[in-house]
Amino acid sequence: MAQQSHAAQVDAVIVGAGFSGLYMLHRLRGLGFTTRVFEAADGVGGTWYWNRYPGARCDSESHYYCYSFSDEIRKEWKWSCRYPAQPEILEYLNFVADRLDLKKDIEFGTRVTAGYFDEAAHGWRIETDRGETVHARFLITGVGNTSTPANPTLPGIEKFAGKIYHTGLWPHEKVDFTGQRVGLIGTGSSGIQSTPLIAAEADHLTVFQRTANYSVPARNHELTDDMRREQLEKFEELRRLTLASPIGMSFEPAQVSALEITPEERKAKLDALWDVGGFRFMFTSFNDIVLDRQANAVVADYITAKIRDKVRDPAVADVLCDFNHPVGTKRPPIDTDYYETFNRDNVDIVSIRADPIREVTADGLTLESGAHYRLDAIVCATGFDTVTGSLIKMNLHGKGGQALAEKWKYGPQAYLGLCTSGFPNLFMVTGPGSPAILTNFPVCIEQNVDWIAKLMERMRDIGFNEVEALPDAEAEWVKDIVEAADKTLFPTVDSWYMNSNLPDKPRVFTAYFSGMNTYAEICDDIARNNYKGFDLRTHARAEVA
Ligand code: NA7
Repeated sequence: MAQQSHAAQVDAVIVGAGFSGLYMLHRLRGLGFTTRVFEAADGVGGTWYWNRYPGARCDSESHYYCYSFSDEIRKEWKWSCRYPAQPEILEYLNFVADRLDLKKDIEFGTRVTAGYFDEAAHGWRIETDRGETVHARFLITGVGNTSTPANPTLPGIEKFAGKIYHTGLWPHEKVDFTGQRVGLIGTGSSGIQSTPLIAAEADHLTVFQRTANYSVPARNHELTDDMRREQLEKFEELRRLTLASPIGMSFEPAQVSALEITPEERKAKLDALWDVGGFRFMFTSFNDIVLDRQANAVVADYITAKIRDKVRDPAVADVLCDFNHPVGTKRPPIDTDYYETFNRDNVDIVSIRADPIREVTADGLTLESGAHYRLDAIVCATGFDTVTGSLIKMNLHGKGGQALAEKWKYGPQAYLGLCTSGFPNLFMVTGPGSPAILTNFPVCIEQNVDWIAKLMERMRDIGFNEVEALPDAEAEWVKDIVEAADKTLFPTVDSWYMNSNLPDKPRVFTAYFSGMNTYAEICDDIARNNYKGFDLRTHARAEVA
């Protein structure tokens, strides 16, 4: 095993100690590369370190939302339920980090504040908020896609006398809403997961909804020993399904169009999948939900009817069903008792699309109509500066001093989502243009990390010290992504998939749409073809100053 160090010069700097950074460290260590790993948090976990809000839970099933690379880890860890809650996932990542003895090589509480590609040294000069400068041949980011919280711009917010929370930056100590009037802004996955729990504790909860969302019951349940044993026994088969899947989940994707079967057959299929719950409803029902408006309407109408069944007050159901987008074009949420929560006496919902927030006052929120809501606490479940936010924030500069922010001014450009031209020796795990955000993350992460590690190993074997995506290959990749997205319903809506959840971001689809399985094949093919689309080169090694 390579000697890890706190040296000023290493083979690779890894940023982040979530799913990506931990596995990257493990792989590079195994290959004998020296590394330094910087993590802003005080512990491992990434997304699962920060998102501690009530109800935070994975929407992917535990037996595939985890690492697959180690038989020991798989056999030693026991998931408690179908969808593990945040504390359990954080415990799992700590378990992995301890099991592989990774923590000793991670510098916690340290943020990368800038990185400069040094053309003379053929490597990166990386600065941290501890005032240190580190030189590395490679800079590898594992900074996540939903890791820079986005706060809403609300006039007067500084006047609010109560506490304001963001779901993605939740305090470590328990937040007790007992006896409080709480306002929750945002009805994406985080808002939908936290609503039932906050409602059960608070004196009163008002949900401020800008966009009605289509949520499907998760149908979470505990895993019995028999279920866990079966998952272990069937691991090879489930893994084969996972790797063959466009979304990296261990079930067969939908094969049939919603339009090629009778209404009775559609209903029977949707009824059966509604009972199964979770992503299986969306992804194993029909293969054209995000491709065809008519097919989409079949599913949207079905969910709408289910919501109306659940919610007793028709006026409340009207707000919850006030849809303005096709189902599945925003990140699909799944829930436990979200809609049922609106039958409680202490919960109401307000459409801030119909009546926007005018201002925050010392004691609450006032809408344009003048309606005032007295609040003791505000919870912002308003999402993130997704996909590019944490990368751009790192203040990276490539060849000729070009800033990443400048290069991506009109939208992120990256080849395979892994590399961006003009920034040699920079690898982005689950970067923009990878399938990550449409996929079960750990599958994409493991594939990305393995691919990067193999390339670094090959470069070392051959004696190359620079790799850079070629501009033409990158432009082609980005063009293909846009063309694929244009054949779907995604561009008809503002969403974080479209990079348009925040006002100042360039509106462009940010994910590879044609499936994780196809993407992995393309990456392998590129590697087999001498890393087609990449310039691999050797420069005389200059001494680092
Ligand atoms: P999302 O999916 O981005 O949802 C954010 C929600 O907040 C969404 O309903 C937004 O409405 C709403 N929002 C955002 N900004 C505002 C403002 N300014 N005013 C009112 N409402 C606003 O983030 P989540 O944290 O729920 O989910 C991210 C996770 O999804 C990720 O961690 C994965 O686990 C899955 P909009 O739709 O933009 O109108």
